[in-house]
Amino acid sequence: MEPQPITLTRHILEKQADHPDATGEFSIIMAQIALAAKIIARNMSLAGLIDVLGKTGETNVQGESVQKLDKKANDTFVRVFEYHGGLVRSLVSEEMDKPLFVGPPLSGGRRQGKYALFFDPLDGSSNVDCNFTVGSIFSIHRVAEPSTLDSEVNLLKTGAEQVAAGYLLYGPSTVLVYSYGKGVHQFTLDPGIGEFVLSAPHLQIPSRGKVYSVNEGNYDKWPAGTQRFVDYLTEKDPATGRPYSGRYSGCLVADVHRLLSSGGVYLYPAETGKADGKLRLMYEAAPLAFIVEQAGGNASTGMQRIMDIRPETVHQRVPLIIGSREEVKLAEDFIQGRR
Ligand code: AHM
Ligand code: MG
Repeated sequence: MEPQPITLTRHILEKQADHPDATGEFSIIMAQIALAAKIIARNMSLAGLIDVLGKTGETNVQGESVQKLDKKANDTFVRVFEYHGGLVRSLVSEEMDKPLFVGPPLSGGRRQGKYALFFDPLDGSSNVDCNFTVGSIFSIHRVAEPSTLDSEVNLLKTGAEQVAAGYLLYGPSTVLVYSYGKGVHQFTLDPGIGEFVLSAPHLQIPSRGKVYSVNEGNYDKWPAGTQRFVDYLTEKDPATGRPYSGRYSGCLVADVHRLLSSGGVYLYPAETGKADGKLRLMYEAAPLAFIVEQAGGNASTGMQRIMDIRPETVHQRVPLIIGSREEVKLAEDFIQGRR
């Protein structure tokens, strides 16, 4: 008899049994994220047929122009969680200036729900118009007991405090990768049954790789240590496996997903006039750091472990170097002047 596919729902429910005090809320949050992902994947598959391509004409809190699909993906996440009142009390998104407090109000200005969901609804959205891969990133924090009042300050948690994190990759197939702190598990959407099915349990990133991933057009704006690191990777030295191959998709999720299987390093470094780089800590760098560390890799600013950074604002940016242990350590050596 063929083995039964392990669906995301079954996987989560089985893991929930390991936590006798679990209330089931976390399991439903994951199910709702999977629902949002299916809706986004479907909209994406119709791009070109329905009016979802191009820009909205608006600029988001990051100062970037908003793609129609950015907005649609953001609205999908919000709708899915607003309708399921009480599951999360706050939503923080790349596409929303302020946190949205969605938990049903209790008396005295308080709200129900103990989790906050941070998300980048459509990562790499400049890829959408040419039908390239994009993703979504999510991070779940336990922020407060129902009795506390909401404020942005309660949301400023370190990556190490995440309860769970993961991403969706909308490529030739739709893939969901997540961790709740006990390994990294990959699910693939089977469109025939509309379910995410376990396709790779306990992913492990190789301790070193042969691929580097960076927007080299920015080379002249990087600090000297970063330039020397990339010079080192591209130098010919067969004894140490160099030069590395360059692969850069313009979608962080896709580049990190590649690293999970083949190893290597992705970087979006600091630049002249942009000391914190481009990527956002709470819904890009920290969730991917959680995943990559759970898979045995590392994530760093070059000076500090990403997971240890205490944010000052929910939209804070951070330089990111992420991937195999050896390459991330090597990058730190160059950036900190040890090499
Ligand atoms: P986004 O979330 O607005 O799409 O920005 C994040 C993206 C990453 O996915 C990608 O690695 C990077 O920005 C690409 O930036 P650049 O075009 O500067 O190389
Ligand atoms: Mg992004």
